[in-house]
Amino acid sequence: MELNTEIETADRQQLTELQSKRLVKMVERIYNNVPFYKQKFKEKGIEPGDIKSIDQLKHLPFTIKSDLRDNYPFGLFTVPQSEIVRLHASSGTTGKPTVVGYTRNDINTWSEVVARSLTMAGITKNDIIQVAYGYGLFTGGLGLHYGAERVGASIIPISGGNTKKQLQLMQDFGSTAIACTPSYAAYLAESIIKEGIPQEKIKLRAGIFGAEPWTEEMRQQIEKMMHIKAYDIYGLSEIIGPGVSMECQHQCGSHIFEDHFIPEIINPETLEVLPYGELGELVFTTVTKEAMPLLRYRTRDLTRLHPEKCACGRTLVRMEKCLGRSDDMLIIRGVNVFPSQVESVLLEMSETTPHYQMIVTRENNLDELEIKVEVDDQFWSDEIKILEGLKKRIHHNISSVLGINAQIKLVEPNTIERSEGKAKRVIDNRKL
Ligand code: DLL
Repeated sequence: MELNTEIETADRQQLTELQSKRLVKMVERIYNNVPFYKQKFKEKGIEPGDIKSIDQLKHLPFTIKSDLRDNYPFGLFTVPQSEIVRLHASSGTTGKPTVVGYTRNDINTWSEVVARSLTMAGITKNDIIQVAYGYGLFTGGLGLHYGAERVGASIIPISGGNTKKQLQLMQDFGSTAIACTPSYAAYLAESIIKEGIPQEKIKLRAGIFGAEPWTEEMRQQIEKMMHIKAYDIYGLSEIIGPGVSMECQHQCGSHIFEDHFIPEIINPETLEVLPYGELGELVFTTVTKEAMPLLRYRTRDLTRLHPEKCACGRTLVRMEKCLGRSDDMLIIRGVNVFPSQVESVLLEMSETTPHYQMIVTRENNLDELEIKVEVDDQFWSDEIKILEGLKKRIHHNISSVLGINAQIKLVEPNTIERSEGKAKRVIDNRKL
């Protein structure tokens, strides 16, 4: 099986040469086929011939999500519809969905990067993988499916939801790996325990979790509850879907498949490119995509990049776990707050569960943050004094991490709605 794994340990010069060669071709392709990009190049006074290597990437225009909407549905495609073999779309909070298209070669590239991701997590043809990401317009289900097929694993294409059936097939078919969002994994783990399923009936050893931000504490909790190793897989529909980057056994950041996607970190305000190690917005340029290549796509995801060779031998740049999206970031009374900060605090305490919700309101021009925290079954008590004590401690821990005062509301076990896909952690009721 040609999985292009040599490139994962190539030296930087070899990789840069490959990226430059591919970028030159990609730039020509979008300039000649996408009026939107031709216009952008004209505005910047650049011609495709000016771009000779990735050193010049910084001179090229950015692409943002609204550019996809403005060219809805197929305006950024470089090929006629007859060459498109698949369409996916992600629903935004407002208006039209973001549409992406794939040629046959794109599906091939996508399968390759997901297969390489699964290989990083040690998945082989001997595994039985339960794909519990949603199948459909969302890229999670079909993305994992094609990659797992490429690896040769046995796939259970169960899609998201229907938790009882997930648990039944997991036992009956002997799933050794599961792919779903980390919040759904936490729910499945909880359900296994609640249903009293004996540990020996569960054969899982690896989880391929992504599609939403999750903390290191959440990883440890899922690993402990499910007795598995939990790997982080990252991606976004606009770039290809899952398989833009993936963690290896060493779990020290996700390796970006740089032979297909060139990463940059920028300061989201000044748009200047930041050096390795600095926190900023992740930007990707696709260099092999045919149907809808994107130039310097601003993901809104905040992270850092690290170029040092990994203990696994891979030289691909690693990205840290995403801190969150810049658009998930709440600004409460002027202070930047991420749901991941709340999650870390709650999971460090044994009395609370990974299920929480942040509700923001504004009264008399003052922002208020309420955090609904679900108490673990074992620690729920009818004694007000006990719960008051717990609430005080949570309040103290959260306030010291966030730097603002939040109202804590303790809620009974199993009362916060569980998600089968991406969890909704924040409800912002302010009319901003
Ligand atoms: O979520 C693709 C995917 C499917 C990735 C299955 C991994 C597994 P979108 O629906 O377009 O695509 O959402 C992309 O989700 O910009 C991030 O904000 C977030 N995201 C995805 N993976 C991770 C991750 C898929 N591992 C958006 N950690 C991205 C943190 C993630 N955030």
